[in-house]
Amino acid sequence: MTKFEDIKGFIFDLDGVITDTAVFHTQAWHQIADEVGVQWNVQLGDALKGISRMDSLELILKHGNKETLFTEAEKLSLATTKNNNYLMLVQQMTSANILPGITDFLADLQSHNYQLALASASKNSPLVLEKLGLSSFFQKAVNPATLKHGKPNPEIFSRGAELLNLNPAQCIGVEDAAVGVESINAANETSIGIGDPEILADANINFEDTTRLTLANIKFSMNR
Ligand code: B16
Ligand code: MG
Repeated sequence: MTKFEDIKGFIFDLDGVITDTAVFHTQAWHQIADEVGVQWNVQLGDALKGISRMDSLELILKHGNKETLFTEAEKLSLATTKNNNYLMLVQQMTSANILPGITDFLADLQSHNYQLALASASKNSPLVLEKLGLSSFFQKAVNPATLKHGKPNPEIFSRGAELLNLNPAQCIGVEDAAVGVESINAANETSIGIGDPEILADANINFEDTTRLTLANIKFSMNR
């Protein structure tokens, strides 16, 4: 495994790592699933983590065997309704929605001169960062609208390293979704998975939650 001393940059997922918008995404999609008569369950909600808006809708429709019942225009309208529901929830966000330990970790990374980039699949990430008061940490962010492939494809994390002018081996990617960890690994970066170690079994380093995300813990995990 890469040595901690080789690391120069950190590439962050947003939803589920910096803030728990996963709850809001889930709530907004659940509403759409009810609207189109698709039975919701927790596994379906989990499967949507890190997946782009239109791909999420396709997954929901497929789950209810309804993938052929809607025209492209109807699908677009459903996705827009979901996003409007989601944006209403985002409007209520403040710095209180930052996950525990994240602000201190970002400040510590900055004071140690690590480079930071955002690699979120969400087109709403600039707004969410602004609501959280964290925009200034992320001068560099991959624009998901410019990507050809979603996670688990490595494109988004590879682009993150390019934005930082670093080699992949100099970067750590931080993710809460299994598809995100796959994306980091395929980009040849070091992966940190935040959450259930069984779901994130492929991560190079696993932390149960964001309070464990410190430079000391990462150094210990990489150099042992
Ligand atoms: P939007 P991440 C992802 O963000 C979310 O995990 C996923 O649930 C969501 O569908 C996707 O962004 C697209 O979001 O509809 O706001 O463009 O985890 O990659 O930061
Ligand atoms: Mg995520």
